[in-house]
Amino acid sequence: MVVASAKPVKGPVVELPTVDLSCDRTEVGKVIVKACEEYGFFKVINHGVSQDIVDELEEESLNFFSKPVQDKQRAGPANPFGYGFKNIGFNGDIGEVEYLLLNTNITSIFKLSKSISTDPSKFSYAVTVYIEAVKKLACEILELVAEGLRVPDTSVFSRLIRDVNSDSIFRLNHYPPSTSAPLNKIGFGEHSDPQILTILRANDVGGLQIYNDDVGWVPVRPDPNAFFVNVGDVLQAITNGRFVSVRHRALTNSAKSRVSMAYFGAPSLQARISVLPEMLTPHNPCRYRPFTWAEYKKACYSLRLGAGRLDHFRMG
Ligand code: GA4
Repeated sequence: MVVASAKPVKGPVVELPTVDLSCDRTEVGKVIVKACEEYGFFKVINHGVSQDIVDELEEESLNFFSKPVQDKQRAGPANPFGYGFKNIGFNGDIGEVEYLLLNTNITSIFKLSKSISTDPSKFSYAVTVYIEAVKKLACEILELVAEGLRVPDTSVFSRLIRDVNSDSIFRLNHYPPSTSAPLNKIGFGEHSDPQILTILRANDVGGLQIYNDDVGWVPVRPDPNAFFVNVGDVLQAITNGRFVSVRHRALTNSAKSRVSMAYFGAPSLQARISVLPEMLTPHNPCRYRPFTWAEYKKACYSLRLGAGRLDHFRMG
């Protein structure tokens, strides 16, 4: 069997931006905007999310992934929500990963919990409390973004994911250790996230890399006490390309299991996404045609994981 391995990382070590949410609000807004423009990625510390909430979900995730495969499959296939093993999406992408894809709706979380856990209330409580906390964090960051961009309506981004019909999703990933060569296999291949904003947290095992045009693949140093935030395609479109939806990937580690949890903040299916008028300048005329999230999502699922999906929505 041929297993995809990652190209070695070249170039200097890059210090990725860190945002301290306890600092002065105006400064924080500016730092976030700069990070979204330069990297489409940053790390957040002093985020206010309680460690207990994170620890509890990590424990539930490890517990789930340690079950026999037949038990995990009780969640049903990840189509659209459930358990996935190696297969990613529906167009033949594969990686060394197993995962649980969840809707962020409480009823649906509880239903899935009943199929996989002997204590469904405990599992669904851990998931819903965590989602609630990271959604709040995502909204706070999006409001700081609006302030940093000097957009008068500071809820212009956050209300898209606060919408009761928001199509946000949640994912628990487990990258098992590599026991054979190559030692750093592709766990989750190169891609950008389609949504608005992603809030990621992982245990203390490395593997995440982001792509930077100047230096190539940049490994992200693990920090289990922080959250990693990345710009999604929709936010790139709304900002008319001022923010970059960063391409990233996850590699397996030769010694340890990597467990990550990702919240993907999305608009409602009906939401109409268009470039913010404030982002238009004579030098940067409108680059993307308006689209609904439903339309964009459909395009995503019809393409391969690594496709440049936003290119299909470019003007002219
Ligand atoms: C990438 C971001 C999220 O993990 C995800 C992924 C989704 C999936 O795993 O089913 C996609 C991928 C992601 C982008 C393109 C399509 C859809 C796999 C794939 C090939 C849950 C999402 O929303 O988009």
